[in-house]
Amino acid sequence: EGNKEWMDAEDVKLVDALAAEGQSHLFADWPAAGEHDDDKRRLLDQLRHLDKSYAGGLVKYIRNARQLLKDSKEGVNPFEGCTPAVPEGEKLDFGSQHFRELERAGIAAAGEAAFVLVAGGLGERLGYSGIKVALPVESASGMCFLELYVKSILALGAKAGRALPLAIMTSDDTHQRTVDLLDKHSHWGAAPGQITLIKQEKVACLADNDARLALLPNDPFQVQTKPHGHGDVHMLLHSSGLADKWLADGFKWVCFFQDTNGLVFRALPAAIGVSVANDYDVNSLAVPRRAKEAIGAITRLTYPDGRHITMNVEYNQLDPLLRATIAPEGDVNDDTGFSPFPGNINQLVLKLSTYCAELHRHGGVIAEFVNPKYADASKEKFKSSTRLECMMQDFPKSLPEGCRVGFTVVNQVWAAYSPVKNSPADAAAKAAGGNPSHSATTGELDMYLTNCKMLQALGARIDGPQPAEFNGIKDLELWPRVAWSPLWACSWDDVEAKVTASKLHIGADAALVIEAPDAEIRSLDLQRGALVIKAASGGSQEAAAAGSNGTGGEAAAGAAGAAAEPAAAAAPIIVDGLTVDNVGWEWQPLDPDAGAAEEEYIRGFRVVRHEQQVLP
Ligand code: UGB
Repeated sequence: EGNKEWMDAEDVKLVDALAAEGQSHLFADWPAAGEHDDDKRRLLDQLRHLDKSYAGGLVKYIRNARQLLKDSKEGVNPFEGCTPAVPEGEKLDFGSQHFRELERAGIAAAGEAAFVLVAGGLGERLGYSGIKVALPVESASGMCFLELYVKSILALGAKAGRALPLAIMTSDDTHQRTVDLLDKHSHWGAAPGQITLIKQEKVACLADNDARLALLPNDPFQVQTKPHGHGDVHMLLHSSGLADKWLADGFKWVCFFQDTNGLVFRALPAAIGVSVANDYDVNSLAVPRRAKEAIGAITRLTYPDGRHITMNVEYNQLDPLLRATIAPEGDVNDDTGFSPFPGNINQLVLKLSTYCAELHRHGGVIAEFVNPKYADASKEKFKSSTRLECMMQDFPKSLPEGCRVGFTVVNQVWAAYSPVKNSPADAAAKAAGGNPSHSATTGELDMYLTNCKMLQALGARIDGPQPAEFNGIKDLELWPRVAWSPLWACSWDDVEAKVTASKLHIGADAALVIEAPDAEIRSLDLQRGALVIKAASGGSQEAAAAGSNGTGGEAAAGAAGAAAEPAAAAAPIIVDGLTVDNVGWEWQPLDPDAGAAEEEYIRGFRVVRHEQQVLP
């Protein structure tokens, strides 16, 4: 009573619109004007915020939700009448001549590419309290994911002589800590304005099948909210004007990737090359996928009207879809030991002109879905409130007929995809079941594996690997701990040009870290121990910073101490005729009873840096 009198015109308009959409319950228990006015203002402000941050506003959200909840209640099958098939795509062997030609073409085309990192998720599943992009990719260099990504983009830009844009989608959970991380490192040298942060907002929760918004149980003046999913990135690239700006600035491709895959830039350039060669509007990077593995499957669907679409089908939908259509046995491995459906790794290369045209058509709101947990079979009540969600990889779902959608599989999973997603307990269980553990342990070990395999393929003598077990994950391979900055090498050609591989030997327990962008290895026998080739400036400070994040412990202090020595003149570092033999660094399994930093705990080891040789 009397409440509308103190509201402004915008409040009244929104309240009336919501009431007309069945949301009167939000205001039904309001006391008369003069009581709890601050609380009422809080609710109105929140509703206005929710209204502005969803394309089409709250009314559109509620209408979409009502329809999706109806479909869910009625058990509407989103793939009704669809016939799945294994799609055609490019399958590449990492490092083959064909791969390297595509990588070369992709690197040339990357000069016209913008990059998008989705980093709004927290590491809850991983058991890490910080933001995931601040985690070290591996402990040898201590480089964090964000640094690796920024430097990879800087390296590609340096080849093109152009600053390539990077947009990072954050959320309330990750935004400030991402800003702080970038600022702490002066954006790792990115140009002002090169990196743009776009923050996703949460969406309103829904209490019932009528899409009535859920108020917090302990606060009747706040609507409950939850994340809308990584699909928000499309709406934000549209509403921020970034996608249009990139197109106007002459960029042709936009590449999306996730927060913790240290290998993304090993495969992405070749995928851009595939997009160029095939003139793809959409190209998904993929890896061989074990049947029932919890990653989406790239699938070609034929609709009853004859329309075809190649897109991601989430793993929990693939098995029932196959059983109901072409394969009564469901999602099973074929005689290659893998499912015939490649695994989506959410690394996408989109043609920017097609992308922008689509954003203008639908505002970037793509293929939402709802997943209510019903109280019982009548599906009348929910166990807890639900909300609409959306996934970045569903973008092709609404593409018009005629668009070219393909995928690029890298046959060697270890060279393309090793994300850090699961807690030690979940990782050990996955590994025991024969699945990739997608853990901090394997995320690190796969970086060494890939680097060693690259050097080996180019002709170097690399000893090992040694068998290892960390955090209960058995049968691991611990390769020599080789790590390099993307500023030193971001392609096969770079590595080949900077290393005389036939004169390189690395012992099984050795560590080699290359930070200096212009370092050259002409002849090196790294028999035992650790060798660090530092950047003349900048890189050293960053190594010290990496040490302070908990992965290096005491030993990092040693590395930092070495870094504090005055840098040599800026002449390129040429390693020629060097033999290294020192006590080196130890990847020591954690004693479960001893305390450990979170970064160590999720890996199951700590690195003890006994001794190293540092150049220059
Ligand atoms: N993310 C956001 O930025 N915002 C959000 O609201 C949520 C996430 P998850 P998910 O690679 O194995 C995906 O949680 O969604 C970011 C694919 O759907 O790690 O369970 C988040 O920060 C699946 O098909 O993954 O599963 C992170 O960078 C398969 O490819 C990214 O989104 C699976 O990844 C992914 O979030 C996989």
